[in-house]
Amino acid sequence: MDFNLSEELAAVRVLAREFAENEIAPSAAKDDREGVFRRDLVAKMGEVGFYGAVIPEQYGGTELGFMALAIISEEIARVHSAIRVYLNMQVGPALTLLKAGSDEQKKNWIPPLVRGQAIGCFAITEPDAGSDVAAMRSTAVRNGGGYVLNGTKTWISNASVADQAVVFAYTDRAQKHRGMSAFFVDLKAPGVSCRDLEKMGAHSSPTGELTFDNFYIPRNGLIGKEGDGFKICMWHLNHTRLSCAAGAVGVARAAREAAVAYANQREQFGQKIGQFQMIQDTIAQMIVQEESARLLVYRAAALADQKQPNNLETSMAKYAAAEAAAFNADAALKILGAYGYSTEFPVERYLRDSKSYQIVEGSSNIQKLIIAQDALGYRKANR
Ligand code: GRA
Repeated sequence: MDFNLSEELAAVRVLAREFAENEIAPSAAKDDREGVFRRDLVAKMGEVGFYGAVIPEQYGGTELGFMALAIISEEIARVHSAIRVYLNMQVGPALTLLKAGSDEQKKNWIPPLVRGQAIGCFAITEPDAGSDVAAMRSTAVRNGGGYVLNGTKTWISNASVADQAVVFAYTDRAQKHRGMSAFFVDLKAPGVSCRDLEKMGAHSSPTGELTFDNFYIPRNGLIGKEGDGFKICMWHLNHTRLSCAAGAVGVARAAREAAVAYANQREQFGQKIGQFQMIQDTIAQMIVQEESARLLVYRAAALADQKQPNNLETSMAKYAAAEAAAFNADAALKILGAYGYSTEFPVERYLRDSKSYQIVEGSSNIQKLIIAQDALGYRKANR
């Protein structure tokens, strides 16, 4: 066991950190305040190869691996968490096509996502199907050579800006989990409308509701076979959860860095506030939260790179990292006091953004359910 990063991964960290500090940090506060979607950054992150980290060279990737993607996700989220979401919106659909798509689907659709030329998204959640994916109501009914899709997908990142989407719907509802199918669709085609949704944080990552009304999907839009959808969805979520967990570590780190810097500079009662044991107690907890979450993320990523099952480890990483981000952001805000609460400083943004990690890509409670039910023998997380 070696806890040091390889030379290659250390170089990835430097590249991602410099990118984040030069390209994202200067306008992060303004982008968040104004809710700007940084389309230019989607393309630039494609140009530097971030989305390609887990994609083979033949489809435009570098195949550096999941550890590289975790490192990139952490560095981006440390500077502006909302921009980290762009990674998953490109990589998630590309990975799903890679796992379950035909050669033609891979050849046609993966490279534009990896280059950041086509903007991606994925549509699982519905108004009455959040944690309970199988409760979705969307249907895709065979029609002529293709399918007709009807249904509403909500809380979809990139809904208003995406060109393409991976969408899950029932082709045979009577079969329950085994009747769900996955599709790759063109969101510029007729029959789909979008409504923007407002939220507490992650303002530079647009979120919306997509309504499909007799939306036609050509035959070649089906990913894998009819009925494969639920398993494809779980596979997809297992991989996007990992980069999401790494993003949460980035927010936990940003909050810890802000708290330590402030404690070393702010003086009250004739001394630096870092000299008070109550502040030291909080900082120690923040560091342990961050470090333990990062180790769990690295373990899940290492297993993915070794092509070993890692659903259980990914759920542990996602749960620990989401809680670390929320704990550290809350603790940093208390240490900075009024400066933490002020919108002139980034800590209140870290707190708003941190809360999303306890909800997206499977809530903290869903991760705990997966972890505990595995321990109790009710169902295996790794299969
Ligand atoms: O027996 P079978 O052949 O029917 O198969 C069952 C099971 O073996 C069937 O599915 C199979 N299965 C899996 N197969 C492969 C289950 N899990 C897996 C897997 N990981 N791999 C049914 O299984 P089940 O356990 O009975 O299913 P369930 O109880 O209906 O649901 C399970 C569970 C609760 C874990 C699932 O619904 C779930 O993960 N829910 C959370 C939903 C979620 O994560 N949503 C996130 C939406 S996307 C998002 O947030 C975007 C954010 C963007 C960003 O910030 O990055």
